[in-house]
Amino acid sequence: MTQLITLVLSILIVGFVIWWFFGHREEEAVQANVADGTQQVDIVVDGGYSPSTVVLKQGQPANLIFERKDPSNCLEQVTFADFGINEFLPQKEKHAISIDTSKFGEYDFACGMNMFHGKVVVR
Ligand SMILES: [Cu+2]
Repeated sequence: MTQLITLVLSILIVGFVIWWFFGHREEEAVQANVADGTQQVDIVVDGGYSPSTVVLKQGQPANLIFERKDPSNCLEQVTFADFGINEFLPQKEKHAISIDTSKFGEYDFACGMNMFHGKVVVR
């Protein structure tokens, strides 16, 4: 009986982990709004990045406005390896990070521990 419970529990846990990492991974790409010639996208940081994929137009200045609602220190830092950006996101505040859109490409960003990911597409 104990073995059966252990088995069922392990299956549930493995299933949950698989769902957590791969399940809710639909791409929701969001196009930037343009105000005064600057592209702007609000990104809510709460158990991940929402939206996690942002589309920017090449050659136009762009700001990503991060708002961290998540209290965990996991998401308190955001890094854009391609741009050498590594910034602290104050909780419950909007924090703008300007993105270099001079080159086409896909640029990943992640939390300080590289657990949560997002992507900026410059096209
Ligand atoms: Cu993390």
